[in-house]
Formats: sequence, C-alpha cells, structure tokens
Amino acid sequence: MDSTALMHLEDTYGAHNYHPLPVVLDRGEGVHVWDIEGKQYYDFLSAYSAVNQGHCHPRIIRALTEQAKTLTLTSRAFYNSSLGPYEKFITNLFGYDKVLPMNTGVEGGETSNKLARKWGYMKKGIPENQARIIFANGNFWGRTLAAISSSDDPLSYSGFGPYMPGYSLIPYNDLEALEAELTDPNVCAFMVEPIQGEAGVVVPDQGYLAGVRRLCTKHNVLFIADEVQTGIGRTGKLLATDYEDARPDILVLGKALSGGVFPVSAVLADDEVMLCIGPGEHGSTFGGNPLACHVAKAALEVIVEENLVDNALHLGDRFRAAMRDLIAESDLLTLVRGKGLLNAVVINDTPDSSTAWDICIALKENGLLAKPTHGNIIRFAPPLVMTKAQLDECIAIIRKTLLEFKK
Ligand code: IF1
Repeated sequence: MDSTALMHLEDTYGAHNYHPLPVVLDRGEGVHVWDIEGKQYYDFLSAYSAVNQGHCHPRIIRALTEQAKTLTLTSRAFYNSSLGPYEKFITNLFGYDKVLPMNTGVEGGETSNKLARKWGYMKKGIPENQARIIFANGNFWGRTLAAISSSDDPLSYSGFGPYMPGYSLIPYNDLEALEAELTDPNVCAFMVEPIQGEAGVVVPDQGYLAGVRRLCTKHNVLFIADEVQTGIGRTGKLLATDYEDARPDILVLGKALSGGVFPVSAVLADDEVMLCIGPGEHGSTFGGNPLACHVAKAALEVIVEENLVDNALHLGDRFRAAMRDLIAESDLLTLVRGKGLLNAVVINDTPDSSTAWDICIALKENGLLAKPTHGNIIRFAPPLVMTKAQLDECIAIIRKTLLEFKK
C-alpha cells in the first residue's frame, strides 16, 4: 500500500483526534525516518522528545527483545527480579529515595498530584478535600480529565467539563504571582514545566526555577517538576531543573525514559512524600513491569554512556546561533528560543495563519520533519544522537526552505 491508501485507512478506521502532516512513516533508525515510499527524512520532532536516543537504538531494542523472551509482565501482586535493580538504578541516577513506576507521562502527572494531596493531608495538616495545586498558564501535562482541568488552552479542555476541583492557574515565569498563591495554607503543590514544551518552548527568566524552589520551601509547598519533555538530556542538562539547582520535591519523567520504545514513566520523591501512599492506594497493571525496567535502564544508560547531555548542549548552541543568523536573512523568522536541543522558531505571521504549517510541508519536501505547535511556532527537537555534520545539513535544509519559501 502507498501513502495515500494508508492515510485513507487511518482516516476511515481511526478516530480523528489528530491532524498529522501528510507523510506515512515506515521505518526509523537514529536521526532518520523513512516513509512508505522509501524517502528519507531527518526527524526534527523526535516523537515530542520521546526518541532522544534516536529511533530503534540497538542497545534499547536488545534490552527489549531479550526481556520480551523472558518475562514481560507479572503485575505488582508479586515481586519480580527486574524491578528492584531498576528502582535502585534510577533513584541513584536522579538522587531520590524512591520511585513510583507508571506508564504514560500523564499517569506520572496524576500520580504526582495524588502524592502531593496525600502529603498535604498527612504532613501539612490541610483539611480533608481542601488541598489546592497551582499550575502555570500555558502548561500541558496530558489529556486526562485532571490534566485538562489545569489547562488554559480551550483546545485541551473545552467540551470535557466538569473539571477537577482544587486546581488554580497563575502566569508562568511570575514569582510574585506564585508567592501570592502559596501564602494559602491549603496549597500542597506547584506543578510546572522547567521549559513549557507545548506552549511553544517557552523558557522562563534566569532565576525563575531557583525562585520556585525558594518559595516552595519557604511556604512548605511541594515543587512538582514536570520533566516529561524537558528531562533526560533534552535541554543540555540531565534535567532542565539542573540549570538552577532547583531540586524538585516530586520529579515526573516519561517519553525518552524508554527511548520511544514503549510507554514508561516514573515519579521520584524522597520518603517524606513517597511514603504518604501506602499499599493498595495507587498503581497500574503495567507499572514497573519487567520489560519496562530493562528498556528504561538501557535508555538511561545510553544517555549517560553516549554523553548525549553534552551533545545536546553543544549542538543546541550551534543550532540557535545558526537560526539567529537566519533571522537576519529571512523576514519569515522573528526569534528562536530554547535550551539544548529543545528549540522553537516563531514565524512572522499571525497564529491563525497556515504559514508555519506550509513551511513544515516545504521542510518535509526537503527531507526534514517538524510540526508547528500553537499556530505560528515551529518546534525543532532532533534526537540527541545527532552529529555536528548532520546538524549542519539540517540547518542548511531549514535555511534553503525558508529562503525559497513563498507565502
Ligand atoms: C499528544 C503536546 C508535546 C508533555 C509534558 C506530560 C505529558 C506530555 C510536558 C503527557 C505529553 C505529548 C502528548 C501528545 C503530543 C505531545 C505534546 F503537543 F501534546 F503537547 F510534547 F508538547 N508532560 N506531550 O509534553 O505525557 O501522557 O502523552 O505520555 O497528546 O498529542 P503522555
């Protein structure tokens, strides 16, 4: 079957909850993907930062295939020989007492919110059912009813009410607005992305994360960092919160935790918080399954042993410098922002224009896949295994496409 027939199948038999770019991918390896007709592309989306290690990384696939032949799932009704060693590995790597293993990023977010509420009642003395969690405008942490209840994006929440109570929003990157909320003794947590991904790679001011840490400590509120997209090397540090030594009380990881091989998420915290959830109070069928443990351990080992954090840091600097040069040449670009290899460019047109989409179509024709987020912003986030030579080739493709582009 060709692309047209395959797109038709998805359209006929699949829910219409996405509007994909018209390309049908069939194979991935490292920084490249190929469509069903065999055309090669650079992947500049990395499945929204889930394939930091590159597509089908051999070491992760080997961990998957070997464990898949041994034991895939036991449920947590029993112990298993993979979970303890993985829990020791990941808690040592990120510096927390304990980990609660889940599957998708949003389950990690839900888990962090349940932990925070429970801690609020058991340790902060918040009256039952009065716990509040503060979020930032522009946040995105998934599609569950709780996640959309904290959203200020109508595309995420409208038509899905009624919403989760006890959630409030404040402006992102605004420490005064944060402190104003934290003085309420019923606030148990502030949940925030260190860099807002879906909002269009919004980087807060230097000092914001340190300020969040300071204010949460001052007011006895848990700092929940959603590093599902920014974590695991993406921004040029192992965690984006490492840029300011702003250690979260609850850390949420997902996406690249499995190198894009299948859903693995994790919530890390110290005993003071983590032990507020007791036996039988939370979990999931697949959470902590042996297959996930081996895949995630391999995915993290690849990040560390292939030095992908530093690679993201240096290639990110190179990429943003090249985009700044391009801004001087093309009136299509107004700015580039990001850290490491989580970047976005803002296109010089209205958010409701199709220009960013049309540019992504032109990029696709020139062999590079990217997708607009929120109207006139294009996110550029290649796998962290990219080489300097490959990045330079991608910069040339982006430059050629933009200089030739006609609205
Ligand atoms: C979709 C967006 C990105 C996330 C952060 C938690 C989650 C996500 C910071 C939940 C998930 C995904 C969801 C996916 C597309 C993608 C996305 F465009 F939706 F917003 F990356 F920016 N925290 N983001 O970015 O993780 O439950 O999906 O495993 O819903 O289309 P998940």
